[in-house]
Amino acid sequence: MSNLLAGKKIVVMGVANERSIGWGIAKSLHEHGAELIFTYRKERSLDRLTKLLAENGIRPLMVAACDVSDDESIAAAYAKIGEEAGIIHGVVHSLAYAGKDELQGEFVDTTREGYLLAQDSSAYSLVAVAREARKWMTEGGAIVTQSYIGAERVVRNYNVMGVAKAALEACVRYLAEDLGKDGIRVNAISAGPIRTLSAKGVSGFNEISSVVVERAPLRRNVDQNEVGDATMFLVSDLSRGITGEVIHVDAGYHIMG
Ligand code: NDP
Ligand code: KAL
Repeated sequence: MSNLLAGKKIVVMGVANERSIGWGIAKSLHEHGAELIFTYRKERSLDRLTKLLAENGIRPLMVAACDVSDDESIAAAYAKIGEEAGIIHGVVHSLAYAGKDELQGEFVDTTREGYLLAQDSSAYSLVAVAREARKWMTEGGAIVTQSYIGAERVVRNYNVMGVAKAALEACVRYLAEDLGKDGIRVNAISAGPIRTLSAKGVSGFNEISSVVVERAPLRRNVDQNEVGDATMFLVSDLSRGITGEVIHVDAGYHIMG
């Protein structure tokens, strides 16, 4: 579609299947000429990703295992990525995790363990990844993560993940300040509800998604491709003046009172 990302090596973290936001992002980056590197955690995700890449005729530069709750795993993945790619220009962090028990009922019942797990996997992981990725981002570049409006407002059932996303958005700002001097921009997308594997099995998704159709200025939900294109913009030089920002890709839902 364009050569905006020609010669740019971008790491995409968090494709579990064809519904993943990470996959919508990967397709958009590919369409604009990027060379892609993927990380996965579960073998099942690797199987799905391998199949998707083949079906779509995308040849990745490499695929590496990476569990973001483990510092050694992140260091090993980025050591391999650096060795293979030499230099990277971007990282897409599209992952989060909280225990199912914490994603229902009252937030006040969140256990210490559940709180730490959500923060560790969903917010601190961006900090740890940025630190490793920075070593290879010697020409500058961009880091983009994925958030949700539950960071700003109370959304029923989102609970501990809302607090983790609030931390994630604050991490974006602090990282933007640190990495700005290396010409590395750090931003987030705040997407509207999209039916993915993560959204499955947690209650409340359908209601939230139909309220968006009723109330959002565009009177519809967004999809993975729209988040993909906005992320592509934040990775590309088109957004060269933007850092520390959270852009809503939510059909305008967040402006409504
Ligand atoms: P998916 O279920 O498709 O993707 C979630 C990904 O997180 C999986 O690839 C999973 O990998 C990965 N993951 C979880 N824990 C770890 C870990 N410790 N180490 C490495 N990978 C891990 O869901 P989405 O595409 O919906 O989620 C992507 C991002 O988008 C998340 O940050 C989510 O909060 C955010 N988001 C989603 C919205 C939605 O409505 N779907 C709305 C707004 C934001 P594996 O399965 O291999 O462990
Ligand atoms: C208010 C909404 C309804 C749903 C409530 C909470 C959703 C939280 C998202 C969080 C990432 C989900 C999980 O961690 C699920 C996990 O406990 C079980 N699932 C898995 O292990 C699967 C197999 C893997 C692939 O998932 C992960 N995450 O690894 C929020 C809705 C309207 C919007 C959403 C879904 C936002 C979001 O952040 O994802």
